[in-house]
Amino acid sequence: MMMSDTYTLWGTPHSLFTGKVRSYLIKKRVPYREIVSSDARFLSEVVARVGHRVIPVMQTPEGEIVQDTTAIIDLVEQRVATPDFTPPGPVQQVVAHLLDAFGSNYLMPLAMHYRWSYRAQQELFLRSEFARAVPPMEHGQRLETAGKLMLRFADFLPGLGVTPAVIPAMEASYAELLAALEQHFQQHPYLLGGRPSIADFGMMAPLYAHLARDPVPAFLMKTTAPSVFRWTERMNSPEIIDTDYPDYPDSFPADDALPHTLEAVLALVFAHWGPGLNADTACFNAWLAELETAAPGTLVSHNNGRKVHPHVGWISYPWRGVVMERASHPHSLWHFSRAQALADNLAVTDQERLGVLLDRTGGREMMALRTDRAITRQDNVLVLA
Ligand SMILES: N[C@@H](CCC(=O)N[C@@H](CS)C(=O)NCC(=O)O)C(=O)O
Repeated sequence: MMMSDTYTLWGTPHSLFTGKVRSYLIKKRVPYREIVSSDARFLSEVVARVGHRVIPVMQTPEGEIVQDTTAIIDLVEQRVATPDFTPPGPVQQVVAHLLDAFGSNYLMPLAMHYRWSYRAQQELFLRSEFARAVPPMEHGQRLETAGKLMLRFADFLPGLGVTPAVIPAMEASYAELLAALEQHFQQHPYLLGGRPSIADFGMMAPLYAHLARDPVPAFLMKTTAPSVFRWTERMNSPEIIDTDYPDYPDSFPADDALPHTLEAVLALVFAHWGPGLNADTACFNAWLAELETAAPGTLVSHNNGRKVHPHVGWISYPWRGVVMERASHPHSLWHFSRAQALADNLAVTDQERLGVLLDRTGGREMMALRTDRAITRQDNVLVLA
């Protein structure tokens, strides 16, 4: 029997997005039970209620079904007041949502690259992980059956833009990110200071299940950015104050300030993500212009299909000395627009302070990108607003 205040998290240990929600629920001290998505109830009941097969899915104690990690966190935040993970400063809030979008979207292909481009070196680990995601059967048979599911995910790489021609640039981008985060976490327990925020949960998506757990990227993270690895451990512990920083106040910085070391991370977000978001925006606008009817509620998906990561066309753009070619990713635009909406609604003096920060970190151009029509989520998929 489930206790009446217990949430159910349907997912798997090796799932990128399950790691984001799990870390949030642990830190929030919300009672939850995780059930692996190979469970018969998930396949027979939950998938039908979501409308397509995806993890994680959360079931509330009242029985509601919620999909999308951001929607799940939004819902629990509305219902459970403490501990409070919303920074008090309006500029801090914009930054927190920007980093959530960056972690949950920009870094996903990179995490998939380190999982699948190095498959041979970590085959037994991956196979054992994926075996849990297939229905229970004898272990050897389960390992074999996992192979089909693994192929499905490995096949995502070309659509995500991961090809031999761009891999060195992707790995260099990640090395720079790890270096900036390492500097930061040597001094601060969380991205915005003494308390976790949506920034940390969004960054946990790629940085935990793939990049801190899979053997090849875990070795890279532990040997080149040990403080980042330690942060992934901290993010899965209910304590807010960590023994590594016993004197660090359990709060966000006063006066809407940001830790100084976060600025290098923000500069990287704008420089490395900007070209891709720009191309995604142009592709979405072109797709929109071609639609015969664009009624609110129209699926944002090139063939009108319900997809976890729909696209609206193929894009190609210069990126860090190479040409990036991939399926467009409107989910990035939707997620990024949450940070933009907060920025647009700032009071004038806060907007000026954000402007100064954007000038220092090179973010003006990216923050000014706009789709010709707002994208929203409805019935667990992206639609035109
Ligand atoms: N935007 C979704 C993404 C969820 C997602 O990509 N889940 C992956 C596993 S970590 C999945 O189920 N993928 C199946 C697919 O792409 O078809 C969220 O934040 O929950």
